[in-house]
This record gives sequence, C-alpha cells and structure tokens, in this order.
Amino acid sequence: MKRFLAVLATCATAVGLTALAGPPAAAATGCKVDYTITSQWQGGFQAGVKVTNLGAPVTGWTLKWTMPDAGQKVVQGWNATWSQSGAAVTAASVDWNRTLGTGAATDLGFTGSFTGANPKPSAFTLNGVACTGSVGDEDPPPPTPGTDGTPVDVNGQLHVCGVNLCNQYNRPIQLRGMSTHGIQWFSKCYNNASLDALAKDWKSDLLRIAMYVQESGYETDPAGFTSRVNSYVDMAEARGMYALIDFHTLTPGDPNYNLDRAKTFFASVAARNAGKKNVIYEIANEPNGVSWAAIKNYAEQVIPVIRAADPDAVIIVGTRGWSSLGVSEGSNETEVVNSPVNATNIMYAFHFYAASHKDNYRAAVSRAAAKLPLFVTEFGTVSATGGGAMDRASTTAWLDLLDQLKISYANWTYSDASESSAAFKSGTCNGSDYSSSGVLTESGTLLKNRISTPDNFPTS
Ligand code: IDC
Repeated sequence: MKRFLAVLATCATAVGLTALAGPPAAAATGCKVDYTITSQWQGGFQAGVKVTNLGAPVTGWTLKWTMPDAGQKVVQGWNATWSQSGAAVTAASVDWNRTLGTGAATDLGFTGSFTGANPKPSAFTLNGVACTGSVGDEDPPPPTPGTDGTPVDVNGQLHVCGVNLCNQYNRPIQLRGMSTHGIQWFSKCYNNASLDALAKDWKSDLLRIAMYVQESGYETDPAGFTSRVNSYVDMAEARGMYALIDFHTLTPGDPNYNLDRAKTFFASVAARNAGKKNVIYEIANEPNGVSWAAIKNYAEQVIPVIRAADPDAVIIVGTRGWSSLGVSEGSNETEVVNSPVNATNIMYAFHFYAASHKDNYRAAVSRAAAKLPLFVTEFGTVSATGGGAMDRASTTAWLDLLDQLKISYANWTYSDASESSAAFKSGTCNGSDYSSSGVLTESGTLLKNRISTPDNFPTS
C-alpha cells in the first residue's frame, strides 16, 4: 500500500512538471474539464462546464481557472457556488454534487459577459490538481438532431390527437421511459454516463424529471432547481429523449397550495424551453385529499401561463387520489369525463404501483382510455410505498395493457435509492457503471427488458 502511494506521488509530481513545461500530456490524470460555449450574443455568452473527476473520489471540491481575457465575467452560474476575483474564477461544489466518485462527472454552467474576443480558458484545477485531461480529450459531440433516428428525431414535436399522443406525422405513439427519483436527493444519479446508458442501452424514449416542491425541493431554492431542471432537459435533448418536467407536488395534496410557485416555475421553464421539441409539462404530480374541481381550477390557472410562453407543448394534468383518476379516493374517471379541463393539447395523469393497484384500477384505465388522453407519468413495480416485493405478474399485466392502449409511461425510479422500486442497486451512482447487468435490481432488469425493445414509431 505504501509503495502504491509513493508511486502515485511520483506520478503527480511528473504531471505537474509536464504541465508547467508545455502542453499537458494526453493521458488524463486528476480531472478533466470540458468547457463549451453553448451560445453567444452581443457582449454575452453561456458556457457549460463539465467536470470529470479522474482521481480518487472527492467529497467537496473547488474548480478554479483564469479567464484568458480581462473582460470575461461570470454573471450568473448554476450547480455550484460561483465567485470571481479579477480574472480568477472559482466554482465550489454545492451540497448535492459535492461527492464525485472516480470517473464521475457533474455539469455546471454560467452566463457571462465579455468585451473583445471570448477565448476559452484552457487550464483548470480541481482541488488544486491540474485537470490535464481537459485538452484534446473531449467526448465526441452529441449526434446532430434530424439525422440520428432518436425518439425526438423521429417523432418531433408531439401533440394530442383524440385520446392519443401523436407524433409529427399525426400518428399515435407510445413513449416508454424512466422517472428520476427526487432530484434534490439523487442528483448524483443524473450525469452523462447514466443518461448515455438510459438512451443507448435502455433505448428509453423519455426522462421524467421529478422536481419535488416540498421535502427540501423547489421551495428551498427556486432558481437553483429551475436551472437543474433545465440542464436535465438539455441532457435529454442531446440524447434525443423527451423530457417530462414533473412539478412533483405530493404533500400537501392540494396543488393550489403551490399555485404561485407553479406559475413562477412554469413561466420560467416554458420560456426557456419553448423552442425545443422534447419538452412535456406535468403540472401536478399527485393531488390527494382534494376535489377534482380544485385540481381543475389549478390546471386552468397554470396551463395559460405555460401556453403564453410555449404554445404547442403537451401538458399533463394530475388527477384525484394520487393521480388514480379518483379511484384511490372512492371515485372514478367519470368526474373528469364529465368536467374536463378547459384547455386543448392536454392529457391526464394516471399512476399505479403494481403490487397495490390491480384489477379494479386496470378496469378504470381501460374504460377511461376510450374517452380521455392518458399518460402514466409514474408507476412502480412494487407497492405504493416504493418498497416491498416486486409484483411481476401485476406489472406484466399493466405493461401489456399500456402497450395495447398505446399509453406512454415512466417508471419510478431511475436511481439507486435503497428501495425496491429503484432500478439500480444501492451505491451504483457512486461509480460510473450504469450499463452492466450487475448494477440492476430486479425491477431495473424487468424495466430495461421492456423499454429496450424496438419502438417502431410510425413515420408516415
Ligand atoms: C417516494 C420515494 C421515497 C420517498 C417518498 C417521500 O420512493 O424514497 O421517501 O417518496 O417523498 C408516489 C410519489 C413518489 C413516491 C412514490 C413511492 O409520486 O414521490 O416516492 N409514490 O412511495 N406516489 C405513489 C407512490
């Protein structure tokens, strides 16, 4: 062990000298930074800064660099605590991204101002160690939309047609994908490696972004959560996946409690993402203990806010009884059929947990699907607690029904939470392997098998 440490120390010195003497060696040591100017306008720009830790795992980190031009200033940054003194920029980890395992990456970014040219910085340090992997070592650029056969490329802007979700050819489609866990808790699970696995290995059509409002979520840091949602939208878009922005209300169950927050949040994300084809909005995860009339009232106030900024996106409205179309509170779909939300291009959410919700819920969905556009924005293979044994028979019955009715779905959760609903074994997100079968739980294995089968989206 001692000898190993001594060898490491020698390597570190050698790398330090190389960096001083000239261009860094191609071999990556310590860390790697990909600095991308994602857009630039008169005097301003936006930059993405992807930090990959190539050294030992760190808990708490500080990234530093020097702006090459004195006129370059960070105006507003996200996913880190930013400061600048003269040309020296510092981005310090925040609570949810402070742990970076070996090979793990995190995406930061900022808007900046500049005068004259806007050259990219080239030398970065992470916790004082030079990021020698930053030059000439970048990942290949994401595929160009329009030619790559991804779900968004093939289907384009979606819309509701009758009771279905339709693609740009006006043909019904079904999207099959995964939901994040609460992004306030599991951000370590959402990075380039995990989303590559979701898009390429799972062949997932969508990523649901579960942004809790309470429970240490949005209400504690509206600007921070808004920018994190936006960055996940971009990461899904870069991989050709749809992004379902879930305003994850849960407790309290009356969405009107969060009405002002919903208006602020959706005005912002809808304006920012209006030009994208991959965004779907889910305005209230699971109303509970509240009437359909109150939910409808909430929807009729939030939907116009989204429409004002992003007129053509599909919007999904939660339903009574934890989005059970009322069944879990002794009602059923007729309350929605008889009093639909006064808006177009909308769908209604239905949620189930296979071990808890069985034949009577499937019967309600079968009836409702003939009259209402439904989207299963969340379901579990387990009990409604998110834990307990996976119910394979009920899950299979549910997914066969959804396939037959072309109802889209997202499974809870694409995370390594210590609960049986999670797709990954606990601890997976501390590493960088999201692809081997050994990292999957029983639920993850079943879902990956279901989701990765060909979509055969209609194109004419
Ligand atoms: C659960 C999580 C669990 C967390 C709990 C409280 O799995 O780790 O402690 O929320 O926030 C839902 C909700 C969803 C629940 C899930 C399982 O939309 O937030 O997640 N569930 O209980 N509705 C039915 C089940």
